[in-house]
Amino acid sequence: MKSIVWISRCLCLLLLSAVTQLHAEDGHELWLRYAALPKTQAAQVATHAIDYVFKAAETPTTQRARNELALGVAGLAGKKLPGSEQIHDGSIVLAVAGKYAPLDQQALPLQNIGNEGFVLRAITLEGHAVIVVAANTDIGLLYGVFELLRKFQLDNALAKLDIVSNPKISLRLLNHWDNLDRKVERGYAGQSLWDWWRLPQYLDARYEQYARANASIGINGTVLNNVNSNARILTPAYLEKVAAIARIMRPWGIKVYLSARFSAPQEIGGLKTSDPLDANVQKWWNSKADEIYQLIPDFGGFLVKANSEGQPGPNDFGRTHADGANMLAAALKAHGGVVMWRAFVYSDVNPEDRHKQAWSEFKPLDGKFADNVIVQVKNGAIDFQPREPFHPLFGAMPNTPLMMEFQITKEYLGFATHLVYLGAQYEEVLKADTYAKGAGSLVAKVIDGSLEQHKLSGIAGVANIGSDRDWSGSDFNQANWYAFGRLAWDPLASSAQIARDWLTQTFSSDPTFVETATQLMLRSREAVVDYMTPLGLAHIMGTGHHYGPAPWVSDQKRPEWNPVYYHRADQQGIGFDRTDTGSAALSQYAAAAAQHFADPQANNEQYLLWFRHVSWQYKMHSGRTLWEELLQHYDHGVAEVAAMGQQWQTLEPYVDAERFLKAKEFLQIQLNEAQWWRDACVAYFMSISKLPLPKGVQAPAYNLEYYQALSFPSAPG
Ligand code: GCW
Repeated sequence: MKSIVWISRCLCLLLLSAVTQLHAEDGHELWLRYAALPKTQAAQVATHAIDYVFKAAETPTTQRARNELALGVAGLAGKKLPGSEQIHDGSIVLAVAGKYAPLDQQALPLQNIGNEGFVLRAITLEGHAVIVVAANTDIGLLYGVFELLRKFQLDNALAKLDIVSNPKISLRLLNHWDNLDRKVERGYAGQSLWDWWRLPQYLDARYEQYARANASIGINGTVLNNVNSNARILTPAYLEKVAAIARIMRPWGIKVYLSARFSAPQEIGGLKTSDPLDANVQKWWNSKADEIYQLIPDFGGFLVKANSEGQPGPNDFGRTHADGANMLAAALKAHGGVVMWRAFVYSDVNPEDRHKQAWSEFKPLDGKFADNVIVQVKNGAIDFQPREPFHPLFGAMPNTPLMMEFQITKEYLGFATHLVYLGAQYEEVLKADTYAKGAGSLVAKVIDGSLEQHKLSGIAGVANIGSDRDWSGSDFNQANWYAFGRLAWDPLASSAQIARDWLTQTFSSDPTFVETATQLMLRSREAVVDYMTPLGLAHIMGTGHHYGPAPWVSDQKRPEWNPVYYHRADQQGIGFDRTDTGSAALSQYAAAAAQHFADPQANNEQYLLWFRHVSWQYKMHSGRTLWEELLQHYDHGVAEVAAMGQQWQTLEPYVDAERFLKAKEFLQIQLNEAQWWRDACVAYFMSISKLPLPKGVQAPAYNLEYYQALSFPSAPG
């Protein structure tokens, strides 16, 4: 009898531990796991976290800051962190300026850090060695606590802690392409988080978790609905729902914004027109704004996709983008709201190179936008390809604040299952030199406002977040969300360092693990460029769903929706001539930038086929012909994914079983699909160039017709 009881107890325990394991490491905790630190590190944290002394007003935000600190110390160091009135050696002092005289006398550089910054410093205060987290506001304090918890995990020199930090960019936003029926356009992580049907009564616990995760990386705004927007979001019933979400976001320093449909006055307002110069239209938007701010006093503003891919806009009424944006801006102005007006425009009836169209339409409007309008520009001129030169509008509109739009969701990068670290891509764009005002006019300085002294500055990332337990469709996709936030805070930060931070927080601080996995992440970006679109190729993916290779497609109604429009391969050569002998898109860049991109002497072959049409026999710097080099890149891309898989395999001892296995299986999917991309593209370009494969280069697994016949009617997104 006794032994039966014993056996059943063991079974129970086993089951229990299996269950807790299951939920403990399924990626849901993101980078906020606060898993127990190794002994010596935990001991160090324990000596610097004896208790905490709170010197700020009690607000919902400071409450969250204190909870977070306690949660973090408990998890990392296995220690309860009591609050105290008295300062001791090892206290953590949480203070807002003006609330604690002895700290104010320390002359911390608080005047330099604005409303969101913080100072994190190990100092002697009232005779005691303490760490202070000081800020001008409660939200600054919250950001400081998140940074301190990061340092606990990453830093070995807590006694020398000295950080003064404030965000370089003021609007740091996620853009959700989420529809009201919970489908996410280009989303690969389940349904939309926003459960519109049950809102506002039912508030899913994930809203708060989402807000906390975003706050931990400094994101301070979120556009809840798709830019291909539905006017219904602006009706009273939906605004109640939006207000409920806004209430949850607020204590975490996050404002909500909405994508506004330009034709809303007609669709839900019963007006005959949405002409931005019509007085009744202006009146309608004014009162809509008043209504919104009644419900959501800190509402951020509108994001607008207008006259783009079939969306309504001011052009429908013979007006310019500036007319449209300024009308909405006027409605928001008194309330402090902003309009983020997208420059993603191109038209099928315009024969001009798609690369040039946004510049042609927006550059003449420079200086014509109201002061609460910011123009949102995608990182490149086409569309979130694995590699694009920076958008020529950056640096070309000195009198208009421009904000960056990156894509975090991997529409063109293998969806959720491919491991591609986008920090590397973002860094490449942010550190690109526009030469707008001479060398050093980095894209980062355009968008942080410093190049032209703009007050408004912004950056947006198209979210990769959905209802999946792991939020982003894979554990490694979380790194792209994280890197976006960190780079939004500091656009000149190192993406390699950010990868290390993320890995440490998300998986393990073991140096072997962190170094190996960082290398794996860093090589992943170039790998995807190589197995999809090497040497400046772009937009050769499957039509509509954008899954897999389809460089042969030429039957789409709109010319610029056909891959053949982009690669222009024929028997003589390949590439899009954007020099003066072609579309002259290069001339939209400052001369030095253009030279960097397309001068054969500039030794920059990454963009070769983006800007130039060259012969298959063109001599590359390597001495190979272009044809040989292209094949070499495709093969290298596949080999890199294989190597990434092998690297991951060596990391099994450091990672919990569930997350290890998932990444491993996804890397196998990626390897198969990289091979597919390589084989299909090689088979196709061979059929065009009529060139044989050089000795030693493997023939594609199937013939071209096989790849052309594949179809994916149920592809996600
Ligand atoms: O690349 C395209 C996407 C569309 C998207 C559009 C845009 C929201 O395929 O799904 O629409 O870009 O950015 O507006």
